[in-house]
Amino acid sequence: EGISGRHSYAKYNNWDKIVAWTEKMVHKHPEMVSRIKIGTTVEDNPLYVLKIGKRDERRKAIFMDCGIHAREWISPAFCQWFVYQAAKTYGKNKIMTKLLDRMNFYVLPVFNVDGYIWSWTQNRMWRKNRSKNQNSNCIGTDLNRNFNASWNSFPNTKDPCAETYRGPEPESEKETKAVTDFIRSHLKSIKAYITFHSYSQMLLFPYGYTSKLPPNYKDLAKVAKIGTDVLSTRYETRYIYGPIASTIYPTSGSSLDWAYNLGIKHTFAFELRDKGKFCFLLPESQIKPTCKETLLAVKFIAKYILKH
Ligand code: ING
Ligand code: ZN
Repeated sequence: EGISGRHSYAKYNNWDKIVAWTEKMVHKHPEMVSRIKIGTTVEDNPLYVLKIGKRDERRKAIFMDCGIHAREWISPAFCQWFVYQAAKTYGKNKIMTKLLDRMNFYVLPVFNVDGYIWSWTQNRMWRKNRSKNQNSNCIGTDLNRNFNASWNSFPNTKDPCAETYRGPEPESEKETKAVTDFIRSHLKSIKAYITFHSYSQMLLFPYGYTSKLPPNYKDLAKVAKIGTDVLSTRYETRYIYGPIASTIYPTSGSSLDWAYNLGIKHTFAFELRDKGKFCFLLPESQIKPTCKETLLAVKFIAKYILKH
């Protein structure tokens, strides 16, 4: 616990608290939750995935990651809430019970651990990871430009000092490599990929690197429409949805497009609250409401995956 208080779902938790929380979840729910170390970061911190569900690899699975960008603190808060609610409501909530009886969730609560720590200790507005760049004093690669999805198609990500620096090559970063290796090795079961960012209140799907629509566009748009409708039932929070390129902005090298092109036909990115009032500094009073409404949409997507 220490002087800074204990873990809370109503607060933002630092990395040490999140690590302790992963241990607690495994100890409290050994049948349901296990922790997998999928790699380490540039600064040698562990990358942990929590697996929720029974140990049957043949089942469908959904991979979810939070905190690919350091300053988007509401994102890791959601992943923690998801794991907590899943474990707590299994056997009580009908939908959650059905989901966990039939599928596994792999949850990476903090993707960019080094950046997250930096955002707590040095610079609250940090976005990238913390790797050193050759021939530049600027630090960090934007992990969401470092994936092998039309990686070199936008010239604005070539500058190591840019906030959206793509890195020297696709998967150059240890964090990216750990995640892509994990997903590739579980590809048979993974039927959906969901990544959590903030802010903007959007539900995005491919593509980012082209204005062409993905082959199953209609299907993705339908899931996103119902997902955002369901989300709004709780607090009337308004989301828009659509392809990355036309809904937020064109980008290449994102995890979402990479996962889609790998063959995961349902890939979504949430841009959580808000729409610009507090931006990345979303007040702690909004953590629980944001998590509760988002969980409704995620459960809907998971139900859809189970049926199709
Ligand atoms: N937005 C995302 C970004 O990486 C995004 C938008 C999501 C792009 C998914 C591509 C894929 O720029 C924020 N706020 O980081
Ligand atoms: Zn982001």
